[in-house]
Amino acid sequence: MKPKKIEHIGIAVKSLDTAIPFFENVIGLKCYAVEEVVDQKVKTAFFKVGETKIELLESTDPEGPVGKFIEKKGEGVHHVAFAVDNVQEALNEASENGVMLIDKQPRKGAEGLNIAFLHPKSSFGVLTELCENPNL
Ligand code: CMX
Repeated sequence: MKPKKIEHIGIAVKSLDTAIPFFENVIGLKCYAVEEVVDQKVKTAFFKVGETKIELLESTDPEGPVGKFIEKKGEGVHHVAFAVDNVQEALNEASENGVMLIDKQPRKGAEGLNIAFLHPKSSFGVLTELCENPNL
């Protein structure tokens, strides 16, 4: 699938209001967007660092993926997202290689990206996201 870069690293936090000041005041990044992704049951906050972003994830529902993750594992790195040219082709390729898919086809994620996830059981315990910017 030849990813072009790490699009973002997702970090699960209990509270955006508590976590944003750390990334702004200690790390020195600027939060440029806060967006709720209803479908994923999260509120997100974004920071740019070079070509990559940090995406903070606050759960809006304890039964959502981030709510369950924090309940089980606590706050921390939740997923790594790779930028690819075509998510559907990348999914097909992964599936042909025996990888367990969470999404068989792309859906809409934050910032209007087409996104899909590979199951962490197939990717060495790291939830892996594939992202395609439809405007490029
Ligand atoms: N990273 C690594 N492992 C994870 C994980 C994560 N982020 N989330 C869950 N798991 C593991 C659990 O620890 C558990 O492992 P064990 O069986 O060894 O205990 C296993 O996966 C099953 O976990 P679960 O709590 O029972 O949760 P589900 O099976 O219901 O769902 C998953 C797990 C990965 C399929 C689900 O979280 C999912 O579909 N994730 C993709 C969507 C998502 O995470 N969206 C939020 C981000 C959205 C965005 O970036 O905009």
